[in-house]
Amino acid sequence: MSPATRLLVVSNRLPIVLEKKDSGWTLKAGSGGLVSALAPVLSHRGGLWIGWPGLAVERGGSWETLMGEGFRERGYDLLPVLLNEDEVKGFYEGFSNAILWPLFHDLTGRCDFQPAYWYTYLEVNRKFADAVVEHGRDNDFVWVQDYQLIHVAEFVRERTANRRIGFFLHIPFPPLDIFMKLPWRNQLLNAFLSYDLLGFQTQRDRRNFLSCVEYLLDRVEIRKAKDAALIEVRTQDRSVRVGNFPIGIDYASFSETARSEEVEQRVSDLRRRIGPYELVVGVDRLDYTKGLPERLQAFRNALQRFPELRERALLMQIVVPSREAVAEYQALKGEIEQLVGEINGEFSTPGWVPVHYHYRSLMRRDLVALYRMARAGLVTSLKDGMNLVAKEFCACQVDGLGALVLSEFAGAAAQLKSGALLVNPHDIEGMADALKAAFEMAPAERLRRMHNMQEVIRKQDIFWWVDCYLKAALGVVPEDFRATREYVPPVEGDKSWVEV
Ligand code: ADQ
Repeated sequence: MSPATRLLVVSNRLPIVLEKKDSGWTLKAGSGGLVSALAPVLSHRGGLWIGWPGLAVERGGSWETLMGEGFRERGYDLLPVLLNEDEVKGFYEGFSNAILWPLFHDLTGRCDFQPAYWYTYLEVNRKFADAVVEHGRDNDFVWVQDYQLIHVAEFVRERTANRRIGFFLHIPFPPLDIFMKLPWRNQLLNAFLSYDLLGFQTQRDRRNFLSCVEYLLDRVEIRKAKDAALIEVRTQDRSVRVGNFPIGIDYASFSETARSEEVEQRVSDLRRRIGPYELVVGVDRLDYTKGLPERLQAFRNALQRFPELRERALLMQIVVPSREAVAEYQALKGEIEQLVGEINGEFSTPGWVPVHYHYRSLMRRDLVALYRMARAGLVTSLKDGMNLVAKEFCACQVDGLGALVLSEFAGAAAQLKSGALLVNPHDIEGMADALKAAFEMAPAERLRRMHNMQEVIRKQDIFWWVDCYLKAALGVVPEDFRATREYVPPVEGDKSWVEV
């Protein structure tokens, strides 16, 4: 980036948690991986983060003062885009979470294709675009994040021609026959093509996107870009480069925390509390894409078929509350609780309860202690853009003896297949077999697999991801970018424009 380039990040949520309490407003910095990756770049170069504060709030008053004061010292500014309750319903709960989220995870049966959601999605995307135009400068690089904001570039370009704008999709991009079900499929594809650089998590997602473009749009040309790691899509009036950039975690921070005295202490406390059993851990947001009922059924199946795992394995399943107001999420919670009750009812013995289920968010150090102590990690999403839990689990394996059971439909599988036990999350018996294999694996094999995964996650961490994306956006692909391609499985039926 030339020194004058400023980074302008646009995401649905601002990197803060704003809450109204009896005593007034409180504001905390957000703690996700994206915040920790982008904050140093923003602080270093100066920049602006545009997003929704997460609540329907009125402009003015103490919350806005708090926001300005709290962030000035960090070296970058926050710009809130305010949404009213109808907008939150149509744009966020409607089009984003009841159409794009299930559709992009191949779960068409859960889509509610209400036309009204589409119109509100466009209106709100226009609001974000207006904020970009009004608060941006010509030589900014604008980086739009995720599926809630696909139309931002299109609306920015209606008002101003000279902005460099990139987009990153954190969730998967579906195959053609699924994407075609979207009533607004061509509008959405054209909106994607309004960016300068499109980033997907994996080659799978990029390939799906390019197939949709090739099949559904006229007068487009798809070919390898000059920098061979990228593909170029040419329309009549513009050219868009398309790449895959697997998102990472702050490996050093997770690994250091896992080695800290505080976490060691927590591991000892936890060991005393759970007894001599071997811990299997699952950590997920409450979501139907995470395959939670299937995972519990697999654990039950393993206890039924492999009695040697009884009074030996203990599954600690942590579920983070999410989208609680939505009826299908409540139903999912009920289904999980019922399965946990059934398994514990069937198998518990005095002193051993096979499933410990917690429905809450955890402090980082408690999460790290769980990851560190676990003999096996279960990440069995039905589909996932990447899945950061898989990477965090590995980063915290201080003794290197834990085994990762990983869904082949999580984006992380492309990078971690040399170390993980890959499973089909719809195959209950197959997952049970993998759990048994995890328990039977010789220590040398565990160490070898974990080491392979840790090396990839350490090298391709969240800072590497930001770096690769920004260098690609500004025309230079760093040498180590090519490393991502080594880990991507070959796929049948590739088109000539996809490198294999
Ligand atoms: P998510 O669907 O939210 O993200 P994921 O990648 O697993 O999924 O990230 C979840 C995060 O929440 C992890 O960092 C994890 O540590 C944290 N978390 C989970 N349970 C927790 C608990 N009980 N307490 C505290 N923290 C908890 C979307 C896409 C993914 C993609 C990411 C990033 O759906 O596929 O990997 O964006 O691009």
